[in-house]
Amino acid sequence: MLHEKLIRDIEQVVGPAGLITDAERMQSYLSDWRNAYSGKAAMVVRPASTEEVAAVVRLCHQAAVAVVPQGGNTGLCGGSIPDQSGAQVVLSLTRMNAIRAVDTGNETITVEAGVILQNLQEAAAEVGRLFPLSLGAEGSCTVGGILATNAGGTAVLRYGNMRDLTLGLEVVLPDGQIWNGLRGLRKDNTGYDLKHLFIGAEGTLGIITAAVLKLYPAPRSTTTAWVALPSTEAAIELIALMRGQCGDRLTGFEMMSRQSVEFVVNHVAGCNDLFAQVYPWYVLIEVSDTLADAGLAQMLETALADAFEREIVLDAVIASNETQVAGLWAIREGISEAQNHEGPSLKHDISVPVSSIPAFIEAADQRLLEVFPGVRIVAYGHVGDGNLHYNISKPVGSEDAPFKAQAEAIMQVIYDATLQFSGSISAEHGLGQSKREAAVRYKDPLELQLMQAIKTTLDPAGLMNPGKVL
Ligand code: FAD
Ligand code: 2HG
Ligand code: ZN
Repeated sequence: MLHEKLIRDIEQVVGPAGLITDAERMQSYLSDWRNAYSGKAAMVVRPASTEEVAAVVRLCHQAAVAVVPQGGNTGLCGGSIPDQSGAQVVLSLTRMNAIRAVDTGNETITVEAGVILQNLQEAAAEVGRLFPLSLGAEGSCTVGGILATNAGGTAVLRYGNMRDLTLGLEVVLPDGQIWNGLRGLRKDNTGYDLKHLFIGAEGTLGIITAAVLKLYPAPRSTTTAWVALPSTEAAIELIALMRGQCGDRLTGFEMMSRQSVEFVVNHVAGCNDLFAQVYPWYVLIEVSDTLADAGLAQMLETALADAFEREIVLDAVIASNETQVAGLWAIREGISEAQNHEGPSLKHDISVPVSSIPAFIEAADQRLLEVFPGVRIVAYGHVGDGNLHYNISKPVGSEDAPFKAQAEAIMQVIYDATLQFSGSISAEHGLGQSKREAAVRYKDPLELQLMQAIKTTLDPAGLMNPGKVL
């Protein structure tokens, strides 16, 4: 009954184009990219403006109905998926996809939450600028989603994560008020910086409807290399060497284990091994410059020659054209998809200090293989940020069910090792529903208490994405 009235009221606001109640049409909003999480909803609402979002949230607030914000639904920890009650409202921002303004003098772009990351990158390129955030899901993930998860990706090393790239936000609060914080200011010391509450909050404090984001000069030259290494220690030495020789031109430094690359070669069409020999670790290195003739290839070759001499590099190839560059990135970005072909992937997007990466991997590998012999460790990631995707696949030839039943115990071994090295259990993907309980075990109780106090202040009725984060 309640939902029938709410549906009618919401339809008045968004019109028939903005409302889905048909079970079949709702399906794609109710499970995630990997089919790892699924839920039910009373309806999916797709508002087309900030005012419509505010009116819908106000109606839900009055009816005490929970709202689950959703963007491209590419998140990896179930944050955008409703619970099983069928009582929650999924609020999809995908119709709010306008580029509101580009200010090249201020080096900013103002975009709505539903803009797809790739479209944002293209809009920046049209005015000769770069929007630097880049990740495998960029063809589907949205500004709202990457802000709500404070996404990272492969260019954080040089440009930072979403938090670093954001100057202002527009947010619909849990009671339906609109906070207009769309300021394009690089300096503003007038008290608490409220935008940072909503960035990384995974939709638990309000709905992000628009943002002012930073633009950078577009690089005019880029050089990309694929490098084989003997060990993870070598990767840490190599990144220090690269930083020393290339400075800020070092844009990407992605490390991958042999297991990660092997999954891609086996499962992703068009991806092949680049060397005749098999090596334990690989790194994809990218350097870029705003000058067209910055001599990057020479710079990279000199640095790699130095690394060969020090025996921290075993083999290397520098891409000589766009197709080869795309081929190298396809191997790196193909790991997520390739791992899906090997059964369930248990994902752990941990971070530790960069210098502790080798010791973390050694400790975690050893403990894990002792307790769970045969599991396949798929370790890769943004090593310059200290962020590893320490993912696990089941032993060859084993069944999914017993492996899934061990997920909790496997996670504990990995997170215990993370804690030992003063790391974080989530560097990129957030807590969502998958790491909510783990956070209670691994996060400082005082920090959790402060987070709960903020949640209660902004959302006293607990209607914003309940069951996620806290
Ligand atoms: P969704 O999945 O729809 O939502 C994610 C969370 O944000 C949910 O909690 C949701 O409730 C909330 N949310 C969505 N929109 C809003 C809004 N407007 N207001 C408030 N809350 C909102 N992440 C990285 O950081 N680095 C990577 O390199 C990376 N690579 C990836 C590669 C692949 C192949 C895939 C599938 C994912 C990858 N991700 C990566 C995960 C990443 O979290 C998401 O791709 C992206 O940040 C989520 O955007 P989305 O629009 O799909 O959000
Ligand atoms: C990446 O860096 C993403 O490729 C996804 O963050 C990682 O699928 C994963 O575990
Ligand atoms: Zn990542």
